[in-house]
Amino acid sequence: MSGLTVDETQILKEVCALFQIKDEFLAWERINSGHINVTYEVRFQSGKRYIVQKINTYVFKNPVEMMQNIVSVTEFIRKKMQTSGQEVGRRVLQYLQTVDGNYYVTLKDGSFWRCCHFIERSVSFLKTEDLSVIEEAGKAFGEFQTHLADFPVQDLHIVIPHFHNTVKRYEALYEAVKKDEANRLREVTDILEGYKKLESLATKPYRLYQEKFLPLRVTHNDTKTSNVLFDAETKKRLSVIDLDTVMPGLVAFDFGDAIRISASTAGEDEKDLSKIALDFDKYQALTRGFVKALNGRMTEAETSTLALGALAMTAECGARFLTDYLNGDKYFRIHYPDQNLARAKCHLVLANDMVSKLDKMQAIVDEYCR
Ligand code: ADP
Ligand code: GN1
Ligand code: MG
Repeated sequence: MSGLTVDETQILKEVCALFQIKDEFLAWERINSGHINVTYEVRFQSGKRYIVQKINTYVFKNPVEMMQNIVSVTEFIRKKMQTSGQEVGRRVLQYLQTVDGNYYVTLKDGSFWRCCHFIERSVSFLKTEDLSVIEEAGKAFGEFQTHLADFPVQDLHIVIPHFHNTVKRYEALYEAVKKDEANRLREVTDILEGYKKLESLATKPYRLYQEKFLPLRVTHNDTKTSNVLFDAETKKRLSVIDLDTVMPGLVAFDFGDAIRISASTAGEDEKDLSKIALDFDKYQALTRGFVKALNGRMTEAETSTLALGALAMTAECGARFLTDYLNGDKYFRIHYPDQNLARAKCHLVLANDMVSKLDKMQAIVDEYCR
């Protein structure tokens, strides 16, 4: 076993027992890819595995409502796939219930846990150079929206209000600047100026939504490459995962956030800024997969904002990292002291590169929408 103290092992055993897993607890491992929740892979004597997660309740203030969203969305997709005769075993997440029918447990210390079946023979990628995998990721997220096109949007809880409201994200940045809680403002003056310069372009998709040019859909809102599982052998898409932020949103959010990670030449916190750029081959692959999977469902206004959405999501995410750095690293998990600052610097370079490439990026979208 690795990563946990004996006490934590007991906690995992307790959680699994509450989810009525009768098997003998064998081993576990921490999966460290995410920035918010704490994720464990747990293995039992029979060989069966589960993903057990401790939800970050600083970020998710109402985790019960979050689980309601996730269960209704996964059940909706499962039924739809079953009706059309598709095999669903490895294609949709399946959460476990307690004896009371809840999809979560809370422990005495107030911690909130959930558990889902492990999708076997699957892989995920924090980042990949493989263009066919990137195209598959695009298809997975496009298909997710297609599956949920007739899902009743009004039934979803707003898990995190204003999640991709870029205007409010900038306001939060300015608030953090004003407070300068961690006394770090003097280290970030240049980069703050860089983000200010991007503000009017970055907030444009959200302002177009406010002006009623863009419709709300059910969106995933956290479309990182690591949030898709692929078949370990064929590298074809299996399931979209990490559904915590499924909420009403803009198609540009999901496209844009996927581009931010999948089409960058570098990782999220690359420190050699000369290595960071938008890679057109990767961009093209993700766009092809995403647009094709949406299969003509987007309005003209929506397609015309996709490239801008990539810029907006990159600047927004970077502004959030900078905000968290100024606030003293309360939101995103960090693995070394200045990681949020490194992430913010990296995203500024990537967003600026997108500004110079925006026309060509949109031309690629238009080509696949034709
Ligand atoms: P986080 O909130 O920590 O990002 P995720 O739900 O994205 O948590 O899971 C983290 C990683 O765990 C994924 O990238 C994937 O590698 C693995 N994982 C999550 N759910 C499953 C599952 N049901 N089956 C197999 N692997 C999974
Ligand atoms: C967080 O949980 P994870 O690591 O998939 C964050 C996303 C950010 C992302 C940046 C609920 O996602 O919004 O884009 O980090 N999730 C939440 O990598 O804030
Ligand atoms: Mg994740």
